[in-house]
Amino acid sequence: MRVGVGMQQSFDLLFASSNLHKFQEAKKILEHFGIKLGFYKCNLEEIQSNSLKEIANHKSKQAFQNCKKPVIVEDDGLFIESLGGFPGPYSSYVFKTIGNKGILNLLKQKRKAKFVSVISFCDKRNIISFESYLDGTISKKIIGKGWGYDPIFIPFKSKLTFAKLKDKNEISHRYKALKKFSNWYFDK
Ligand code: ITT
Repeated sequence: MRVGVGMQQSFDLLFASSNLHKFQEAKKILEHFGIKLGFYKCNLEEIQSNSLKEIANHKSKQAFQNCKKPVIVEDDGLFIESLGGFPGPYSSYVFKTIGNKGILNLLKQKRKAKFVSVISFCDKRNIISFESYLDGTISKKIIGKGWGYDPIFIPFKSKLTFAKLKDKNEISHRYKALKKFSNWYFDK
């Protein structure tokens, strides 16, 4: 079922977030799976938790209460192995405070990391989440001009950072989690 907003726009479900980059990537990815995404720009309250799934489910419930339409939210984290998984669930805060330069300064030798995405869907009947991750390494310097951690994250098997990759949306943590979500969405 498509829900109409305003005169011309229609979408299958909403993506609630304060981050336009995340929405734009999710929209492209879901278009590919035949799902039309609308943007519900908002600042949702984030609970403090070590679990991205708990944070995401809390955000999607809140979003559904506000917009009353089928909605997904996404919670991501960059987990750097030699830093005990830091910044993990605090990735948004750490990006705003120390940023990519701060992360590079913290790292000496071991640079293994993974990007995790949790997509949480909420409607009248369901609250369900889908998690995926992408292994990679942290570059030695900032490479490229992408948003967030894109200029320092090099996915496994690649020589380029996310910021330099043309096919980010076909391999990313976000793509993998949204693929799981859309398989469920069409079966439900
Ligand atoms: P919400 O309003 O949707 O919560 P947010 O920006 O706070 O937006 P998250 O907590 O999910 O989003 O994401 C944590 C941070 O991780 C995010 O602010 C970015 O800095 C970074 N990030 C997530 N996915 C990324 C990607 O694909 N490329 C680069 N950085 C990414």
